[in-house]
Amino acid sequence: MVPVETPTLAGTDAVMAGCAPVPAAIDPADIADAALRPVAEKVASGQRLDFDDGMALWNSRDLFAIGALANAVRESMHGRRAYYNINRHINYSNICALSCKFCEFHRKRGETGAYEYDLEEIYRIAGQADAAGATEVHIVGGLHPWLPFAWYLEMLSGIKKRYPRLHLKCFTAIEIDHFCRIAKLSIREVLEALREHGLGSMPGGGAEVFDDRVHDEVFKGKLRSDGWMRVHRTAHELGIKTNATILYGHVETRAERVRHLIKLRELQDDAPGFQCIIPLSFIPDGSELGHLPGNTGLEDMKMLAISRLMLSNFPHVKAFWIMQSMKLSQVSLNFGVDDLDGTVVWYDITKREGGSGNKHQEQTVEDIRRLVVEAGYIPVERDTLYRRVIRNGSDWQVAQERG
Ligand code: V47
Repeated sequence: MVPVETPTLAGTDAVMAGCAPVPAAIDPADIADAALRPVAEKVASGQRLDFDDGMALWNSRDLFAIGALANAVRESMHGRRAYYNINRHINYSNICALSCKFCEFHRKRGETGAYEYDLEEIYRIAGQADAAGATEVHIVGGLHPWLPFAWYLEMLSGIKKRYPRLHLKCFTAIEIDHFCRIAKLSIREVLEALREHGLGSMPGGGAEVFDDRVHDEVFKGKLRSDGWMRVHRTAHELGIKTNATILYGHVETRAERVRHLIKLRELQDDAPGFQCIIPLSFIPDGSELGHLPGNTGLEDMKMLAISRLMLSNFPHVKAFWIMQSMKLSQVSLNFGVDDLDGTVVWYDITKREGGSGNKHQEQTVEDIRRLVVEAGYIPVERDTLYRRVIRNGSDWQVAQERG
């Protein structure tokens, strides 16, 4: 039995309790776009934004006002802190029973580029991460048609046995649903077994866009939104923290994005446990949707800022720099973002030069900290549960208080 880490998200409770009024960092009367003034009033008085407010934000061209509003909320929650972690992503196999149109990662067994790591390889990578001082490994993969559930349990307990300090953030809701089917177990039973073997928390992938039209057009066959939510709800009920995502910039409309965010907010009200939202900027290269242009920088900034404004009960907004680029992620710290994910090292789901490009995608801690400081923020290393990390080289411990 592996000891379970107790989440101590100090400060989060205040966020969960509702929307704290935001200091009037900007005077609504100063906003040039009149359509945004009622939104600014609501933000300043700590009221929740509704669907129409979300659309008013999307329809506005006043990027700086949107950013300033989002940042007023961000700073009321986190001050000038900007979080990052030392982590390593492990994508154990790209063999997948599904063929989502947005995804360049998936392969069928025997197809060029298909791969699967064996357990020894996974332990070797986790060992490298541990030796480099990582606090977390983030493990996700395709829906492998033949691997039994016992393999995943052995993977977790094998890593924990060798490297007990590593937090295991593993498996999207889609993988959890797959495990339920192959093991003929309920969601609760699967999550309990995974936790028993070392699961610490769950990432937010696989949410895409909570809309049946978009689902049927782009990821038919994948778990629908109610299924994704059921998995996260159950995790939260069991005390397992999770994250959430939205994959934007393909065939969805802006209204569908706003509805997606509102659904996440409602789930967080009902069954709290989300730590952060990670808006994932769609990268078309190499996918079946490769003809689409992808997002502009302006759209990326708006998506991040609007996520901060709509998700008043989410403690953190993360820019996953692999998707938005490190340059835009740096700027996004002034548009509502308070977290940059981490060092990552290798990432296979989207590649550096698109399509079959480079999987080695690493940020050094020095670079992350330099970019944060240059943007006017204070870099804070966190662990997966947003506890401040005190570090001495590859040695680290979690601070008692929050960073
Ligand atoms: O589930 C797939 C998305 C997700 C593409 O929880 C794509 O801390 C853009 O969820 N363009 C995996 N996105 C990544 C993910 C994640 C990343 C970092 C941190 C966390 C966290 C979660 O990537 C998939 C899918 O939604 N994705 N293909 C693409 N072409």
